[in-house]
Amino acid sequence: MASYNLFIVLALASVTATMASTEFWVGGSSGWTINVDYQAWAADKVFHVGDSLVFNYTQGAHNVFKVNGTAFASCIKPASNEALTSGHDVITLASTGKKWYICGVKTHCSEFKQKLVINVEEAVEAPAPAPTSSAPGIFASSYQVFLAAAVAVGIIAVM
Ligand SMILES: [Cu+2]
Repeated sequence: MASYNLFIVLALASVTATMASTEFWVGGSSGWTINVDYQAWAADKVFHVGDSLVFNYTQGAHNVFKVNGTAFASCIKPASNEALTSGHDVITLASTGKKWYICGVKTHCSEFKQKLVINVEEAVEAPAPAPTSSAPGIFASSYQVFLAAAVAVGIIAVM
């Protein structure tokens, strides 16, 4: 019976996978500004659905517009009410495919290359960290709590 319980615990633990997500600070320590090669910054990164981009800049000095490929190529600004202007703009990548972003301040896009294009890939599942009895925060997510409850029910059911 004990080995059967262990089997159930292991079987349930194996499906304990959480969606990994990464927060990318656009431009790294340079942030979102003029005269940064954002394509070079993006070149060694893989973006997935569920990840987020963070545009950091001095509020008022820049802004962020999400645009299409045509507007990206020609630095065409959308309506100004579509701009993100907080200075710490977080954009969660919600779908796959190409995403284009430009700064709409003055000629930052056209003359100073303040523009970013990325390709977003399918979300990846990462295995949850191996359970450790002493680790605090092991039940950090409600999903894990749910699984723990499922494990407990499974054990009780076979006893
Ligand atoms: Cu700008």
